[in-house]
Amino acid sequence: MNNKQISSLLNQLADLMELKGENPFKANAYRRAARAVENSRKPLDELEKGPEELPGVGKGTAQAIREIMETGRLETLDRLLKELPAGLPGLMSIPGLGPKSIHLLYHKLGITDIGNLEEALKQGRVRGLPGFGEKKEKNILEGIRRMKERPRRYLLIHVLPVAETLKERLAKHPDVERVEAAGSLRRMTETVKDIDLVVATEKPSSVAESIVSMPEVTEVINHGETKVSVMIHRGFDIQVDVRLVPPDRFITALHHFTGSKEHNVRIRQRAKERGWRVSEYGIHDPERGEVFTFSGEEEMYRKLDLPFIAPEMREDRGEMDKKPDELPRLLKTGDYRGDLHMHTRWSDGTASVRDMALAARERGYEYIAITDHSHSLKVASGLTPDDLKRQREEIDAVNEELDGITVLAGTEMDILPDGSLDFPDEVLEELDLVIASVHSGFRQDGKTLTRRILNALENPHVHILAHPTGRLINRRDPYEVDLDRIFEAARKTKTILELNSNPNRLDLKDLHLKRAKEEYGLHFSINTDAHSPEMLDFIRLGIATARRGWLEADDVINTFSLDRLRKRLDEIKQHK
Ligand code: DGT
Ligand code: CA
Ligand code: ZN
Repeated sequence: MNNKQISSLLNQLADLMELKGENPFKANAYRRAARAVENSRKPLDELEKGPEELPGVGKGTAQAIREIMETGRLETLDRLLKELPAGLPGLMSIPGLGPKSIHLLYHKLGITDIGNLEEALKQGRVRGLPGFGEKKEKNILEGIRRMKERPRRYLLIHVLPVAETLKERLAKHPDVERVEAAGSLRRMTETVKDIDLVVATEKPSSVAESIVSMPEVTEVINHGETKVSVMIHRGFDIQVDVRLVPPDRFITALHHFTGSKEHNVRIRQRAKERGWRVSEYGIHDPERGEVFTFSGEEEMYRKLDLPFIAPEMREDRGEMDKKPDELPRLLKTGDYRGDLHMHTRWSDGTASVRDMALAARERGYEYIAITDHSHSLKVASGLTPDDLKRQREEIDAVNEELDGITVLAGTEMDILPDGSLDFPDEVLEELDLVIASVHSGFRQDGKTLTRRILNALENPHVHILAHPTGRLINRRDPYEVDLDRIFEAARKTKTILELNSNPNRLDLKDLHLKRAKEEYGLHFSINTDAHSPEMLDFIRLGIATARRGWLEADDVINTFSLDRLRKRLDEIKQHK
């Protein structure tokens, strides 16, 4: 259990205690402890005197922390979860409704889920509660409306492992010859609506039977010979559509169900020009009464006199109009040599510099940069200039000790609300890599925000602008920044823009990358912003997004050798 996981259990307990109506001081004590654990620079088992050593952790909360460390769970939490109605914690996802209000609704009106909350609101019963005026009633209604409006699209990161388990399981079925994911999942779009799978089999009914009897199936929507659709539950509910096709039609079916719809329209036009018709069964030549099928998608594209177009590019964003030698040679996983944005326990990460370096070396990286937060970001225990000096010593020691990986000393420095930077130039010039980013005041108007970012880009020591638009997928809109002015300034100052691979961010997104490359010729840095060694895995999403943005290895500084990287970073200073 790492600190993040421990603090999340403590927070969950605090919420449930308040839902149940227990003493708010007790709940707050757990919240305070959760914060202390999350901000601890050491993992808890390295604390000499135990959890009590942390500020704000008392006897009772220390006991709970010990229980989590020893057993991985918390009995009071399990008990509360059993005791409270199943729908009650779900009410906390209504924007603007906190645990205290939910407790009142439950206690006074017997409300246990969204259904009976809506009913009570309609009957005007809610506004009678102490502290619940008409205004509050309106706010709750608005919160419910917003929650329902939330797109029912899932983050790619949540769906990928589910799809992979299903794929692996089907691949083991004796009657399955091949299975692949299709649809938006195969194109690696940032969110997906459902899981589309294509299966090659001679015995569709046997395969269909085993799909509908999988343990996670909650509803069978369609049980046919060519298509099976089921709802499954794996932490969340999602529909799975499986097409069952004879092996010789596998490629044309896979192509058809990969889409996108828009790309397929262009493919059909292309075939029509040749007098053919495309469907999931093959390319039909009515004149000769022939149906062409293929053993690979390359062959299918060749039949249409097209170069192979990678699934990530099949969006009708120009891929069908390029000559073969004009199509980009998309970035590949193997091109990537090192991650330049990550956090350690010095700020809000969970691991040490050495742990991060070892994890990176295991992945075959040649270098990384440690970029902890700067001091103004108090919630993330940002570093002071003095902390940075001491951290540099630790980084030097790790470089001394470890072969095969170079650790650069960096910072993720806040761009403050007034547009100034969190460190003076004397501090910045000591560092190998300076990332600047906005973490506060994102509700400022577009002009002010753009000005703030332009300021940062003009500083000669700033190498990279992190997560430039600040969006959180499905949760927060991008800042109202003028991206073209930022792209233009990045071009002039040679500053590098980040593609942040955190699955909630993917920022810059695919379309922005494509535009920034084609219209401004910028360089990018793809980083995970990892706060733990496992989070280095997010690079998979970053690379997929870069491919969707048509990026090539040469557009991305993380593919450079360490020498070339250092030269490229030096160049920035000379341009400002
Ligand atoms: P999604 O599911 O919204 O994340 O995006 P997709 O692209 O996976 O869309 P989906 O699941 O509706 O369909 C998968 C692919 O199947 C789609 O990209 C194109 C292809 N396709 C072929 N025929 C049809 C059709 O009649 N309707 C739809 N919606 N798609 C079709
Ligand atoms: Ca789909
Ligand atoms: Zn970061």
